[in-house]
Amino acid sequence: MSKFGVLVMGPAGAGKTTFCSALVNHLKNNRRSCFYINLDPAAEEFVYEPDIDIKELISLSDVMEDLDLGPNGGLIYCFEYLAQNMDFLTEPLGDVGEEYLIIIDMPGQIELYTHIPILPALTKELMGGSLNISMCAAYLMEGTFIVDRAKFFSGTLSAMSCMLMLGMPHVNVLSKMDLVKGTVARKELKRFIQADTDLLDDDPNPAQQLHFEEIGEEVDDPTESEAVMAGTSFAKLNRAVGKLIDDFSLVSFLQLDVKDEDSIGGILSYIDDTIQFHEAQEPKEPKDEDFEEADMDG
Ligand SMILES: Nc1nc2c(ncn2[C@@H]2O[C@H](COP(=O)(O)OP(=O)(O)OP(=O)(O)O)[C@@H](O)[C@H]2O)c(=O)[nH]1
Ligand SMILES: [Mg+2]
Repeated sequence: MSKFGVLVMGPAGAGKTTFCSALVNHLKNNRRSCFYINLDPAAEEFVYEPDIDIKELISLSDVMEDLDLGPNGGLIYCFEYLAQNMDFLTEPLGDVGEEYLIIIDMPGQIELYTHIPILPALTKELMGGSLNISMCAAYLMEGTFIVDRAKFFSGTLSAMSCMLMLGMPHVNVLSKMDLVKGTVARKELKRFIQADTDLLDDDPNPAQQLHFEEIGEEVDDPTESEAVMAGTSFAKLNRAVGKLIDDFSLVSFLQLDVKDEDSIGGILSYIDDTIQFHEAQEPKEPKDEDFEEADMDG
């Protein structure tokens, strides 16, 4: 029996939990089954009660209090504890059928995605072994980042770092697009969606423009205080980041407006395609030869 799932990730406040609720709601409206898992040991409020909640295993507030840890160290402890108690996840997931979409809501601390090898170990356990879940990651980044191009590409770099670390299929999503509507021309928005790093070259921010013109090869040492103070080092760094993203050409984005069912449906279609959900659901079409054989038998 196959199993299918999506891991919803991204920086703090990107809209992960809101997206999960919208996805659960959309699946319910379309008579599809879902199995909702909360892996954020600090999350308290849910529109839909999770089928599995990590807080039943371990809660961040208890860890912080008992072990005298801060929120980030506490979170890492919670995930290490989960890794040692994987039965908490794998046992109930064993019974989940192929008609379900397993939705996993993750915490937003970026160090979980970039600094420590806990997530690759977790996904390996879910995607391999007896569970063998066909799974993709939905990586959310706030659409409002497009007002600051350097910030946008820095966020894109984090998405890429997460993709490379996890080595699983990724669907990158620009969230909260309702807040962006009407603020950017459609043509320009398209360039952000495709993570067109040339955007860094024609930044409308006058300060950035000036520095790019000055940049050239003459900034030999970006650590020189003059270059740092003038902002040319920053601009040069941005260019290098842009080139890195270009060289990998791994990132493009889907747009999410949680208030728009079509937008959620569109993202769900991408997720379904990525994990090949429908291939497992649809009954196999009988082939012509099968009919002929049946006729001959009859
Ligand atoms: N306008 C708008 N606000 C949104 C959208 N999605 C989420 N928000 C708001 O953004 C804030 C954070 O949303 P969450 O869904 O809690 O984000 P999260 O990524 O789960 O946050 P953490 O779990 O704390 O990392 C909340 O105030 C949401 O109401 C959206 O599509 N549009
Ligand atoms: Mg959340």
